Amino acid sequence: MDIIDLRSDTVTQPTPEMREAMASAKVGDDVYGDDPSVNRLQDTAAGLMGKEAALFVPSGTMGNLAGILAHCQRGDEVIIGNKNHSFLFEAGGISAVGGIHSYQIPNQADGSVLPDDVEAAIRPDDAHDPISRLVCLENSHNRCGGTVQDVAYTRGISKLAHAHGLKVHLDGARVFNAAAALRVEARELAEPVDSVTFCLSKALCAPVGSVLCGTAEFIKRAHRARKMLGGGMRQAGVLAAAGLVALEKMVSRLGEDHERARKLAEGLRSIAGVKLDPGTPATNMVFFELAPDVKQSTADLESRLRSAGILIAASGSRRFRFVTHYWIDDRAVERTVAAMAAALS
Ligand code: TLP
Repeated sequence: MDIIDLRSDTVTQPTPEMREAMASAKVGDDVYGDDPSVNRLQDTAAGLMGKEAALFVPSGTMGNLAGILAHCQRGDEVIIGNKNHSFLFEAGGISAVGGIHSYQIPNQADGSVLPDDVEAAIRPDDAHDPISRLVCLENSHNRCGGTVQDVAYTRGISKLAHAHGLKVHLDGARVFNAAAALRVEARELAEPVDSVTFCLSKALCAPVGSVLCGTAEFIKRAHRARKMLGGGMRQAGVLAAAGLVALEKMVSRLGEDHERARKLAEGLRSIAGVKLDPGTPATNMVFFELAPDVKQSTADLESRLRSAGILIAASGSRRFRFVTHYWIDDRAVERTVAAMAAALS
């Protein structure tokens, strides 16, 4: 039985083409800047994001942390949505490692933050206050449902931040999904911000790696931060080679994952006891809750689906996130809907 894994798009295995590219990758010691595959990946990534330079990092978490460390000094403050991944799920790295304070403002249902909330969070020039240095955005927004924010919004928040002398960092772990959903180029979503991290190892199927992009001078500082965090890799070209296939071959097909997420949501909608989030899916994530009268617990549902060869993960009490990706085909969507109907009957 083929396993269907809907827990995340991070579970994606590299494609056969990626494995071939990895086996034949030209490599060098990247700490000396000698790895041709890493250099090509960084140049390609910078071009795609419309930025001067880029840095290959092992994970999205390190990309965000190295980026925020490159923007901020100890004691500086970052204005961030209270549902952003960097605030909720990155082990508090910005404060634990960077000594950086966070000012949390509410994310709206679509993952955006209100300009008024950003403005109100900016500190006066007063010795009692930390220095407001950075605004952090996330697009697509994971915890808010894989939701997307458009170019005009990104421009508006960035303009506001810049007017007050703050920089903007975008956690664009899935920025290509956001761009596909909005039918724009990713660089249009990255253009207004000062730095962006995106992940190769999520919907794009590469086994490892993310890329941080920004000005050459910013990337020089982030390079030092990456070294400090232990992220200086050596013959990382074997990974970068898969990342290059990800950028060249996988970006243009993301709409298929969104379409399958739509089909999955349609199927789930017809099952009594499934309460889909309004508007879900915006991209490749379907969010829903179990209705109060459903007797099965989240653990029951996880275990019943596991017996049918389907891996799912709760995302809160009685709440689930099902993520579609390259390895989820139409048949997998049908099997999941059937297994859910049986488990909840
Ligand atoms: N998200 C993972 C888990 O951590 C929840 C997932 O399964 O979705 N930014 C965003 C928006 C993310 O969703 C993630 C990973 C990261 C950053 C961190 O990336 P990694 O896992 O590469 O450190």
